[in-house]
Amino acid sequence: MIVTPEKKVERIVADFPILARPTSRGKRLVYLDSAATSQKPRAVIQALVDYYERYNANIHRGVYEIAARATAEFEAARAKVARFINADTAEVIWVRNTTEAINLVAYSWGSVNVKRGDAILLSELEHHSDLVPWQLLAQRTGAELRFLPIDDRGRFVLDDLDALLSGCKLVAIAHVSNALGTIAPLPEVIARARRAGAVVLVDGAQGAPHLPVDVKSLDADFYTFSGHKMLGPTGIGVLYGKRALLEAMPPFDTGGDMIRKVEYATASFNDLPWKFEAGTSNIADAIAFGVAIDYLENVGMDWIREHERRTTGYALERLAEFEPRGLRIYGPRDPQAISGVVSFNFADIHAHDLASVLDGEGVCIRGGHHCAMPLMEKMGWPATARASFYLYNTEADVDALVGGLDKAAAVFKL
Ligand code: C6P
Repeated sequence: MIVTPEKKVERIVADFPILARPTSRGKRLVYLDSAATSQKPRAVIQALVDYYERYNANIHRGVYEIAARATAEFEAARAKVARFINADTAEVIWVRNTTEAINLVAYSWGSVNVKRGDAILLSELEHHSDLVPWQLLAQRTGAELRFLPIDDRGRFVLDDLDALLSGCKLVAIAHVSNALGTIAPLPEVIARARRAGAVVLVDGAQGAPHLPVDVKSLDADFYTFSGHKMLGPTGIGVLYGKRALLEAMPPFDTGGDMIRKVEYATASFNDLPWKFEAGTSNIADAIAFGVAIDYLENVGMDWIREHERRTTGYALERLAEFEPRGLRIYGPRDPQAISGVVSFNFADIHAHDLASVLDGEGVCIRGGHHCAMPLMEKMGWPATARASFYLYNTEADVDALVGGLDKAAAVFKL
């Protein structure tokens, strides 16, 4: 049977209980803030309930049946994540989120590999989570921070890349900008970083949820992402690292589960990936994240990318209708060059006020600096309104956003 894209989205929407609940003002919930966190399908919510109702036990310790089952499901979820990004299971470290993954690398890898006089290359688009850990590493070591520039439409300018890479130990770059949606030219950046001898960390917080990711063909050294932005629960994320790098890194958090042998004066450490997983893990959320991965694979990452490209293209078209009334769209205008995010301002309405008017219509967007304050400062924007799309968004959602903008135009007498 042929399933049309419309029918497929309808079926996807039906899997997300929250999307069927009207807002307190009786409006249909139009969720356009998936870059902040995604909604969860019923199967993921059920996986949490199943764990707590049926086999709640600690892992890697008990020999009894429910403990063995918890351990097996926890490790099976890791294997699913590994397959999803084409990594080896030992290279998938559970962490709380992207932020923790980047901090782990900045402390553990950074402490033994970065010294005074070295450079760390970031981009001007980075989220604070891929900026502040490197600022602190630079302060601790005396290393220099450099920035790969972007143009006024948020596209990367690679003209000086080789010069910027000279003496550079590490490149840390977002796969997709959460503020503008720009997809980074990773193959070129990684190939040139490789030639310069720099290690590359990709902040995949907005990449892994939306684009097919194959860490082997990408050749990134580290790739980080958060379960909650890709249909999974909050509190679980992933640090992928190449095995040789992870093997050579000292532990970050220390304590139970990450050890092999402990004496009063010394300790030796567990194999990968457990060497980096101290203390009781976030068992339920890891297992439920595995179910989210099943869901994404079942829908198909290529289909998700194409669906978002269509939805974003439609949003760009509809928002352009407001340009004569003072709406300004930021970031690349080509839906091929962005992933699921459209940032804009409407005349002189502050993004927070716009978000509040839209909220009254049931439309959820984010207004603010999107944890990218240096980018806002560089561009001269106090804030932007951001609509972000995912697999469950439809053209009707974009139409609702447009209806909300009409309402805002009336409220603010534009
Ligand atoms: N961006 C947004 O609304 P955590 O919070 O650790 O799961 O993810 C941090 C993070 C890192 N990098 C990028 C590119 C991100 O977009 C985010 C999270 C959310 O845009 C919350 S600020």
